[in-house]
Amino acid sequence: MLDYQKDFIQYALDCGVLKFGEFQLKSGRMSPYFFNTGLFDTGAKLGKLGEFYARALLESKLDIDMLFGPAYKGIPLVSATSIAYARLTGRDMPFAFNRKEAKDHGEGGVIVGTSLSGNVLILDDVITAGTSVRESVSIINGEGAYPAGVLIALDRQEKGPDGQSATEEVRQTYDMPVQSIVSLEQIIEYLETVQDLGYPVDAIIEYRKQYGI
Ligand code: OMP
Repeated sequence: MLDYQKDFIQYALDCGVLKFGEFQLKSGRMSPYFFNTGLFDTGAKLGKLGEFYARALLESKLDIDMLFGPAYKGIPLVSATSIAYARLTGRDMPFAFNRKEAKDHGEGGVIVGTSLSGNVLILDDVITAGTSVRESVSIINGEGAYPAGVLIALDRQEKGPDGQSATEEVRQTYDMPVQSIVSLEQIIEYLETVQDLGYPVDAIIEYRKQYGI
């Protein structure tokens, strides 16, 4: 695990983004932890989140032409990441996001930002069972561009409804890489190093045995 990944986990704990308790997931599963990127909810926090994404993008060595953030949560993600990426690398990365409802006046359409073209990287928050990637892929394909990968904050490393790894399924179905700033495995590794603070590592390991890949 790289230092910036440790810093990200600690920052998520500090901001209350990584929480412990009992949480019902989109999949219906009851999880002893939850990662809510919506709580990076101030300018400074969002700016720092963008820096973590930009760093992960750089580490991924993916060859991409632009960023796409699916509405709604992906909108601040692409905005913050493209700003941080320009600062970090000097490369002015174009970005776009979609509207949930097509606009029938003014500039019209569902895409805001740079027209989708070339290799497009999808930025999202969390992958659990992998259901939300599908829509982004079809939007990007629909505009004649190429979905070249997914970058998320946390890979929960869970099996999808059919028992297959969710990220593996995305990789195979769309033939594109899925990268994350951190994975559950790394969160467990980090929490184990600070276990005296009473984090429920055992419950998370138990959950991982049940639903993990
Ligand atoms: P999938 O679409 O099943 O991969 O679930 C991902 C979505 O679940 C995310 O976009 C969130 O809306 C939500 N989620 C979190 O934000 N954090 C978590 O720790 C877990 C979930 C979840 O419900 O699985």
